[in-house]
Amino acid sequence: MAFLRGGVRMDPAHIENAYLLARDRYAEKGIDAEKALGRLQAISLSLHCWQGDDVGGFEKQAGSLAGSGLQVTGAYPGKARTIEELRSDLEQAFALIPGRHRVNLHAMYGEFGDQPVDRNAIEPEHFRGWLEWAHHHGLKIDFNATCFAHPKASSGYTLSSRENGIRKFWVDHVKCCRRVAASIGREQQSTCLHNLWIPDGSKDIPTDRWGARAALLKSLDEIFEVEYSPQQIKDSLESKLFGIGSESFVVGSHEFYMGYALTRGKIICLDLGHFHPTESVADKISAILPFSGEILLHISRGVRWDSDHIVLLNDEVREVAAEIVRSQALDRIHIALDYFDASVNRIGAWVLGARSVLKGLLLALLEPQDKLRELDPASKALQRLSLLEELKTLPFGPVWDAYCLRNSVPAGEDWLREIEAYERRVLSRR
Ligand code: RNT
Ligand code: ZN
Repeated sequence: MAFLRGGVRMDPAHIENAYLLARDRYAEKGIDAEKALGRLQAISLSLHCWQGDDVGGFEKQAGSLAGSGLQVTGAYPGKARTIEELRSDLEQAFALIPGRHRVNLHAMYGEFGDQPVDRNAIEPEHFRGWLEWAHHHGLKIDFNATCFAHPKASSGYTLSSRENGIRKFWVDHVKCCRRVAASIGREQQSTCLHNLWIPDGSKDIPTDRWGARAALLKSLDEIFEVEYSPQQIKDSLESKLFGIGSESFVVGSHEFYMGYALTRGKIICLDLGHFHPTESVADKISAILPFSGEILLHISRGVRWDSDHIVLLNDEVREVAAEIVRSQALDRIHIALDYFDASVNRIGAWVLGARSVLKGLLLALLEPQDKLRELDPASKALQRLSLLEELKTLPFGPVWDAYCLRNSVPAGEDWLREIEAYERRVLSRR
């Protein structure tokens, strides 16, 4: 099949020829492009279902994001209104992303039937349909508790609430979610990663930080009293710097969860949008890995107050990908996407972000590791910087296009034509 590129039909043979030339250029630098493609093929991203419907979910009693610290802006038409629509949109997205990936669900996306099912009553059966769908498409599932968009989260505190009834409710919710995740992991024969993020914090100066953190600690210990096999579920904890409405205090800060995860054998989740703008998440990888078996990354893009813009191939993504590869940690780092943009075609947002992350990883895999290490001593700084600059102008595009071609997905920008066609055919009728 030939793909449409900027109005010109580009022959696959053209892509292959360009690739062969590019492969030679990389080989001159001691880089094996073929090997890099093989390694990229083994990487699975976890694609966040919530980009498809603006973090709405499918509960009968729809909650609002107000007070959750999250805000989705935009009103682009065609958003998924049902689970069927969301699945069909995800299928369209996966068809345009090269490789085999995972889908990341939130508890609010269960199939709850006609009766309202509260968060402390969520069962594995509510996710049976998702499992069957995922199995059918060769996808694996990851999972998240939903500790927001609910009346019992409106005080701004959930697991760290000093009202015991509220706190207990959320402990029960997360326990339910871990049970669901463990059952998913068992059924799909691939560990289901369960990530926990809570919105807890305060808009203005709090006076009891200690009490809130003591309550969160107690809740987490209660939650993790139930042990599951790591073949079924692994747990991660996600910190944040601030949220909308929690500008002055976030209970689950980076230090808090670092301490908790390292003393309890849990995984730290680093969201690229959850740190000070000049802080490097890439730098944290080699600082955490010596103490922790694994890390979860939420690849996102912070822009001013928002931590969740569509991911692009920017310096941060490139540096994170390079650090993963340079630390030889591809098998210890879980890569998930996390952003929500309602101002553009939502499926296109998924595809653009996922392809950008994969490009970042491919660029990282196309680095000459031995050579770079040789140039690490301070005395070689000029040579090191010069090589890093040289790598930037090697013909990366043809290698990426070849990867797409081999995975039977559109190369270059051609995926956009598919998104536009799907919008005309499906989204415009919603
Ligand atoms: C929020 C966190 C969290 C959420 C999702 C919906 O700041 O990044 O990961 O985006 O759980
Ligand atoms: Zn996140």
